[in-house]
Amino acid sequence: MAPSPFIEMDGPQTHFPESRVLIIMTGGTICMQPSPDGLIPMTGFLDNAMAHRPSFNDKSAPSVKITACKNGVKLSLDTLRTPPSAYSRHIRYGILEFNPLLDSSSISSIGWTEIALTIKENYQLFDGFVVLHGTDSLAYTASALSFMMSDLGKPVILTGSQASIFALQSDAVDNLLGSLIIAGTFVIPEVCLFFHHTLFRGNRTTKVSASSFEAFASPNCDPLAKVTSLGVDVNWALVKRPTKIAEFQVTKYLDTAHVACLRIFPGIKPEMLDSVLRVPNLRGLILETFGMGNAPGGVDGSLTKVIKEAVDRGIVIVNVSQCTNGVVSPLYASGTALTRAGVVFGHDLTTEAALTKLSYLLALPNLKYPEITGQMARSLRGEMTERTLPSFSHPAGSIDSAVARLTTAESAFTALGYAISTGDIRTVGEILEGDEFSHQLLKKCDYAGNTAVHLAAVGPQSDILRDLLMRGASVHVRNFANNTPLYLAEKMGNDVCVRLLKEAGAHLWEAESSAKTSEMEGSVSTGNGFKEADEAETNGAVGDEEKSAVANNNL
Ligand code: ASN
Repeated sequence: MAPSPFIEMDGPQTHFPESRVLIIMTGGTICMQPSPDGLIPMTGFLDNAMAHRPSFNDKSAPSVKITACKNGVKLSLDTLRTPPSAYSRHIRYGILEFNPLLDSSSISSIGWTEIALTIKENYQLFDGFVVLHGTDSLAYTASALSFMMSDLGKPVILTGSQASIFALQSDAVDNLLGSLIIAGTFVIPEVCLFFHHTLFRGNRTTKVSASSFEAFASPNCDPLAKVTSLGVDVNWALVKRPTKIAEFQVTKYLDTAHVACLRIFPGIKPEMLDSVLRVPNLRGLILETFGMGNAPGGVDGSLTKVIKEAVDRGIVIVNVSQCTNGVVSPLYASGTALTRAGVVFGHDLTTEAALTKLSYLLALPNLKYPEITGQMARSLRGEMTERTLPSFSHPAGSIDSAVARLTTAESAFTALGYAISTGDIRTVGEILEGDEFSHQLLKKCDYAGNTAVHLAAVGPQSDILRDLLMRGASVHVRNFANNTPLYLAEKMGNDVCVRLLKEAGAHLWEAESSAKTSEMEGSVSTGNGFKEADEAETNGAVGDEEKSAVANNNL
């Protein structure tokens, strides 16, 4: 059998850094065992399902506890850690379990709120989050969380399995291990769904098989990453990055109680649709139509009349396709009639995303009907494909600057670092122009693990830092000395940068807070462990020599 791409096979080693991941266990088949009433979820997943498996427990320091929060209470959480991955990193993790654990067919907005608030409470304590969940409603939960969480800066990965982890043949170990390693290694600041070696944008997914291990697809959006025998291949160009400076926020509540979903079928009677649209206090309807958004009798029929009357009563009706792939658009007369009746065309939204997005928008205070319909028709979290203007780039050598001659991301990063350190904002802008290059450069780091944000945090020009943040650079990556950009900016007394970073959601890492405290008390402390820049595959593993060189190097 080929070795796993994830785990270094030379046995436990202790000199590799650790990332911290919080697992939130909500239930699902992954933790189920047979009972006289059928499969039911079992508690104690860490001890019963993970502790005895070498890929989840390197047995190096089994008694380490870490702090986590639940409902405002600080807990001391039992943890385990993986052996070092192919990215030279251990993932230390602990689990918070729902009480009671659920079959996901019973999840509701109460469960979504609990997951979102648990992540919010623990946001600064962990590098990433894995949510274990049943597969039945997993795509709904992934979509809901994506809307509830705004300005997310860390990975949130949902997974589960088609067979229990206690079964002899199961997809559980692969799905869980893959999620843990990705969440602890790559700063992919999105709500994702990981299944069958594939990382999807959560709000693009749909469950396509009740039994196959390949249970999910994302028909209108390429995967964000694929796990192969060579490692994790992240499609960074697709990963959403922040476009404004803002802190992570959670919307606590979705209005699922006043939204319905109806699938059009040949022969549907207008009265059927009308009775759904007259459910007391209904505020929104997702209409699953044929093909590109067509419904029977759409040209002059009474179905359209029923729809128009509902729209006039203030009900938001969103048109999505019954097809898994493709876009709704008013190409045919029937679709045009729906548009004229006031139906919003949901482009290539999945039903799961449409339903949870509408529930989210309806729950926002003071949002008027036109604002809701306007937001339904455009992408908020990458949930729909937006039409983009064709982009064009300079032919090689057409711009008269050193940048035009740069051929690799490495040399461009060197030039970027120089421009940042000299406060040359114009050159920074030139280098980062063009999506193809900038998403790579913002993930790159120098020999000491410093990203462009680290460099800008201590640089002479705070506007450069602002520019990097607006282009989606992460504030959470730590350099090889385990330092965040915020820590470095504070150390330099760079107040404007400190303020900017905090506005963008930056926070000190646990070890930095204690280092700061002990420094204030007059002693010196160094970090232990770090999270390298997320383009780990190009940075490679960090050797001992290199580590000791950078340990003394805070820039
Ligand atoms: N019924 C299960 C659930 O959604 C199915 C699964 O997890 N595979 O909780």
